[in-house]
Amino acid sequence: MFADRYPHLSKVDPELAAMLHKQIRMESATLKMIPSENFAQFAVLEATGSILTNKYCEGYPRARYYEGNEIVDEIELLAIERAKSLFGAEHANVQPYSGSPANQAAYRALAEHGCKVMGMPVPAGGHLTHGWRVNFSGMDYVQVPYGPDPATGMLNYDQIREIARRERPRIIWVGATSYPRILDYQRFAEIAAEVEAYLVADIAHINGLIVAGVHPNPVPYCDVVTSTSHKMLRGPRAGFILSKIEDRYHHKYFPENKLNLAKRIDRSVFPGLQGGPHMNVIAAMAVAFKEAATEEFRAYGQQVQRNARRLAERLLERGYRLVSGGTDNHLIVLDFRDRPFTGKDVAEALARAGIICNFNMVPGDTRKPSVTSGVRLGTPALTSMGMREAEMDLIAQWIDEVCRHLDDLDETAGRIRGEIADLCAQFPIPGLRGDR
Ligand code: DSN
Repeated sequence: MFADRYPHLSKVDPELAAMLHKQIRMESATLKMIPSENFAQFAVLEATGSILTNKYCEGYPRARYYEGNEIVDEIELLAIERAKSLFGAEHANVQPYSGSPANQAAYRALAEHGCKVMGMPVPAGGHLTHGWRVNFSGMDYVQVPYGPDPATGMLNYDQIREIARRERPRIIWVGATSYPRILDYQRFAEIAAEVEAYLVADIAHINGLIVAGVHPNPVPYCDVVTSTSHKMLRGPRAGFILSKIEDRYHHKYFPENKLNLAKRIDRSVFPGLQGGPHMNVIAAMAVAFKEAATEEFRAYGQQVQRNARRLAERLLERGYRLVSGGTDNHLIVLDFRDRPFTGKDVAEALARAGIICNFNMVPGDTRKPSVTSGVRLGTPALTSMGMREAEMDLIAQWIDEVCRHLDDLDETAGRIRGEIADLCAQFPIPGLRGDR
């Protein structure tokens, strides 16, 4: 029996409280392996649910359009300073409501509608906002696609350079949602400089690996870096933008504009795209940045990577194909292009067994996005629960068993679901009871 985690809510709205308790029960007995998900820390949840929910303060610290902002100014400045210090950035904007608005603000600061932008299409492992056609970024700008080689699953930097030299995009996006390898920001920076393009890194998925020191920091190489704070950083559901202060191509692309890059970013976020900042969330982000600067968080980030590598090794040993043949980060992508079943078949079967992940396109996929040939699995949330290599060994075995019993799943899925619930009982969800 679970304790009532929301006693007040249970009185006010028992129907909704019951739904939240059901979600807790579900997450307490299954493996959260969607790589973009995690468990926010309790202190982050406290700040998110705090009195700051009620405050309006359009503008920026010391330049607001409302009164009564002495304290929220301090809070926003704290979040800004912590973000800058964590990543070594010259400028930070912590107001974006999430990752997509952060990216939208970056576009508005760097490129007029109709400009060419280089990015990875979603099926190649990019993000919707990197120029994909059904997103504002593909409608308002012209995507010049690049992506991993379908045979190797790896980016080919000579090919990226060739495309950039031919197309001369205004922006080059570097960042991914399902590329399992380290990104070479220095190489991207050389390419961007050669064609006088802005280089923008979207580090939403891997910010924790950067903080942990196991991935390079793109900040020194990029004009702008965008991120969310709710994935590996274990912060609130929000976005932030880091940038240089000055625009190295000001004379070329914005000769009439008096604002430097940092100010253009700020103006793009507010009043360009958003109204009042969510100060409760900004406060929670400040907490997450503080926590991310600790040795404990560095150890966490390193373990996330070790867990993903271990899972990859164990699956490779069992004969599974992985995009790029393995991983350097927090995720793996199983490649079922040569199998009769789809990524969706496997993702649904895994969910029945208690492994929650998502089906995903793989480079060179010939199946439709609604079914795909891939399955994406990540280790950030499991690592937050305290799981390590030994648990990855068990998970690889369960994945294998599910894949071998897709046609007669009932008994296998039922048994594994029970085994996973037993395992999860040893690793309670962090962040629910004042713990980490
Ligand atoms: N939806 C996120 C993901 O799952 O990768 C990206 O924003």
